[in-house]
Amino acid sequence: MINRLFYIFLIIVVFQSCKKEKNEVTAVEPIKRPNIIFIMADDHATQAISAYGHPISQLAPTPNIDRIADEGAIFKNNFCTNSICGPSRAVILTGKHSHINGFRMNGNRFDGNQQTYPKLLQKAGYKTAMFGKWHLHGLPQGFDYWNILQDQGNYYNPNFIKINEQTQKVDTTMVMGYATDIVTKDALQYLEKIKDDERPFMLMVQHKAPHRNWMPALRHLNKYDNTEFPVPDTYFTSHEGSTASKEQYQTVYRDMYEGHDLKMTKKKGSPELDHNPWTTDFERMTTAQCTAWNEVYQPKNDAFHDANLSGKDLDLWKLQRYLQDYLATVAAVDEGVGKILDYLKENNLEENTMVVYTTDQGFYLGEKGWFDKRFMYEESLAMPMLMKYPKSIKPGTEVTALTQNLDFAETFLDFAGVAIPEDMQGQSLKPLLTGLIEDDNFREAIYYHYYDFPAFHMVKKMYGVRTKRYKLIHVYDDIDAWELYDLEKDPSEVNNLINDENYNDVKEKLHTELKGLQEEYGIKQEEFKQSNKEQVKRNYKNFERLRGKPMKAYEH
Ligand code: SGN
Ligand code: CA
Repeated sequence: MINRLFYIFLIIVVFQSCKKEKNEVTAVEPIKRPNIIFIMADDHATQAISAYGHPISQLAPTPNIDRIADEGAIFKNNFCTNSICGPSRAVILTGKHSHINGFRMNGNRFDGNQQTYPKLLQKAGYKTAMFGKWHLHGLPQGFDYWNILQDQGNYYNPNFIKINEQTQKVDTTMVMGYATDIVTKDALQYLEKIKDDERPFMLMVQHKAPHRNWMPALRHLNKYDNTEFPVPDTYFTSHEGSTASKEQYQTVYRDMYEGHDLKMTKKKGSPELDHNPWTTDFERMTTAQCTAWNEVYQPKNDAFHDANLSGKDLDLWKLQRYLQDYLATVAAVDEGVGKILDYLKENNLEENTMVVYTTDQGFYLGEKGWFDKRFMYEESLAMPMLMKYPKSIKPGTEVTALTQNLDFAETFLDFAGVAIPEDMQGQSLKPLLTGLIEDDNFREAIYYHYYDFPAFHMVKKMYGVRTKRYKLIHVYDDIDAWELYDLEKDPSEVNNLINDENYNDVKEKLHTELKGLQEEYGIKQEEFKQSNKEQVKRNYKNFERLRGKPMKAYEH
């Protein structure tokens, strides 16, 4: 079917060009290559984008981000290959899995000399620029201009790194203001600056928000004070069937730092934050910012002390505080997206500009009791992805094919008319968006591989395969355990079916699929290295000390 369509298309193209050759007076209009604006938030969960329809997002809608879905496409089955910041960014830039691009975990250093899609676009005549969170521990290459947040970036008065135009040396400067607003403004100023440039542009606009420790802009500090967010059914789960889940350190009511994350104060009437191993984010604020902050949080914290909560009530209160702050940081991102969309409209750039909204990975908003990501379960594996490009994507397009961040580079190159290098491992999404491939014919299964152990949150190394209906996971470091889920019957993934004989056939098929993908992507034996046992023990001890409670499944 695809082949037939392709040949018909080819005949039409050849016929059209013959016609033009005969008629020498007709001027051939040059094909205008699309501009691309790639907007990426950090840790923005699908559950917190209203276009995806989750109840949480209905209470905290994102009208501007949703505009991208309304006017273009929403991807319903888009996933990351490795649910953590740096690695996801490296996959996006290279179109290659972590073991090929060399950036397996956050502590690694990205080899900036390798091939990336911005470099290829730049070579093909695009103007390229990068703003905000980079987090690849080297300086960006392949960009005409860049201005990046130092390391993870801070919400208030963050440090930015850029090339000083006078000295041509790298400068680190503290920029006063709120990170999301600064990044948006910087991107808009750049658009204004290159207004008269004939070349197409590609901008990467990468926010820090809504990354931990969820500090909203001053104008949003009260935004969700009166909103009661739904508590996930699995908030108090005991993680039966998954040892790796029992042994993580990312449980809202057990592992969040009460000062740093939850902004709780020591006692009523005191602005002094509670148990607070990380204070640097607050120390960056000016006196005026601090005063405005305390004016809002002090009464909230006083009311908390008056309520004298304990046990489950306290755990539930913590979830509400977490979600209120998290979603208030999203509000500024959404406003920023709105400003960029408005700019395009006002400057006649809308028709020929592709706008993409995504995030580096999914995130837990209390599901399984958690925050953070890393696991191969749906909330952190899923990666929101919205894309509009009026010239070729119909408004209201819904893509259900299994897609990944591995496909982004190929897609942008394809739309820009640049040849996709053979060694990229994903597939262009263009044929899906233009109706040349049906969703079900795109990909049978996706491959996932997480390496960052022992590290923050102590999520063990794992790899796995996900088809439209099933998921098979192998946790291979520290412990050796398999998990199997039937997503249709058990979307919350609480029922590990690995020992259920009724699923023997499914299991066998998934094992074959997994082996096939590992071969296709070139995963070698050395990828399954075990961590140093002593190091693992030391890390568990450290986190236990921080948590102040022994490591075991949470019990009341
Ligand atoms: C920080 C966070 C972690 C988070 C990592 C990685 N702690 O270390 O909670 O998992 O970043 O996040 S914090 O208290 O310092 O914020 S990532 O998105 O950059 O990969
Ligand atoms: Ca992230």
